Amino acid sequence: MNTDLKQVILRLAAAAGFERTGIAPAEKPDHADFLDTWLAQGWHGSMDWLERTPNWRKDIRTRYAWARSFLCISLDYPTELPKDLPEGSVLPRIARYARMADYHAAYHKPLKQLEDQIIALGGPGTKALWYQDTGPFLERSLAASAGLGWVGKNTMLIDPRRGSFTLLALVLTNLDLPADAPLADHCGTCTRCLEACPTQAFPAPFQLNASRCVSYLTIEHQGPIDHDLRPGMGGMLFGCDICNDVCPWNSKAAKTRVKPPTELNDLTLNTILNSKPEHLAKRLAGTALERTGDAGLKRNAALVAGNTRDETALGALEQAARHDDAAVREAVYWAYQKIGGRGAKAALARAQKHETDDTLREHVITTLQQWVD
Ligand code: B12
Ligand code: SF4
Ligand code: SF4
Repeated sequence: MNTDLKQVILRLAAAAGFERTGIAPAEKPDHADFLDTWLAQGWHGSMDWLERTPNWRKDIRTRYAWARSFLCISLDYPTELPKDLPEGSVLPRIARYARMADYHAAYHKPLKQLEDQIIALGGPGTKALWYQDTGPFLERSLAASAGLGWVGKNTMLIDPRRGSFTLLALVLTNLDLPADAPLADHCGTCTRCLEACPTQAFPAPFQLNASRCVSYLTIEHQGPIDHDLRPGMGGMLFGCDICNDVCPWNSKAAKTRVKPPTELNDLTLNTILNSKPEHLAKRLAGTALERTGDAGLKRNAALVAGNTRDETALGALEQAARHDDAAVREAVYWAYQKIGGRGAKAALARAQKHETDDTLREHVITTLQQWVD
């Protein structure tokens, strides 16, 4: 084990802007086998990619036999809303991590630089590979092994000084670096996150049924969203922060120095609903919202309009009612029902004339017949 080398690498990481870095052994982290239970329960919903390489996720040596150590990195992102947000801005309805230019792009360069520096430092035969989010790892469990925090009952990695509004990244290497000591669990008897979840997505502490999670529903899931889960989505357009918001470790956390974002400040529900796909794509380029795509975001926006009974969205909803994707149209019809009133009923009656999907048209006809003013 090379303690000096570890110190040099930690200094390089700090110089690259990664102030919180810890070392974990490239071994199976605690609770890794829980992944099998999670997948067997179908709690990953339609995120099929999580089924592909569970053994790599649990123990990376099954993929890279040379792996010895992980540098685990915890990163800040802005948690405050910018001042003077324009009227109707949808920013508060977007999870904090996604309110700015996509974080993945911002960290590519320094992570690659760190990877190159480790290879140069270790000499011939040294390997290093950086990953953020998309690698086959249980990043939170590894970060906990590296002493960057503990995995809370809400399944988030919680740093006692920074809370859980953080993102993780890692560099895998064949250098044998002394591991840091894991921290104790400080959740204690608290259960705030489990109780606050609006869709009851936690079957038990430390276990998340992602297929019920608003973050999954609004970001990862394509097609219609289960009607039973819609009320729990409330006003959220993209992602969800509730189980982090209620965590006492976040109110205690030191404020981040990362500035509030500006990229999406003037985005409104109506812009999302009535923009042409190519225009919306241009507007969202380089932000995390690109992931959901035009149909996903319009579906979400329609559900927000319905949940918040936003009459001012009726005009834009009517534009979205012409969308090619049936899930968008269905969400718009649902929003009409929730908003209620004559304007919404008239819009639904107009939609009946151009609805091409037989099942949806039947649904519209029944809804109109049962409409209560
Ligand atoms: C798929 C995924 C999701 C899914 C599923 C989340 C989940 N909890 O499984 C969805 C879309 C719902 C999601 C949502 C979010 N995500 Co996400 N997500 C991922 C991803 C890509 C994989 C997670 C995974 O493998 N899940 C499978 C489960 C089984 O693993 P796990 O959650 O890590 O759970 C472990 C522990 O809970 C542990 N455990 C610990 N103690 C105990 C005790 C017992 C008794 C048991 C049984 C288990 C147990 O067992 C598991 C295996 O080790 C990771 C990146 C990565 N590669 O790790 C990001 C990641 C976890 N997400 C992240 C973020 C920021 C979020 C959101 C906050 C975004 C938002 N605001 O909307 C929410 C938070 C929701 C939540 N409470 O988890 C960050 C978390 C950073 C942090 N500080 O923890 C990550 C690490 C991305 C990153 N690189 O920064 N996400
Ligand atoms: S992100 Fe929201 S919906 Fe998902 S588990 Fe946390 S509180 Fe529940
Ligand atoms: S809200 Fe309470 S139980 Fe949940 S993660 Fe935070 S400290 Fe742990």
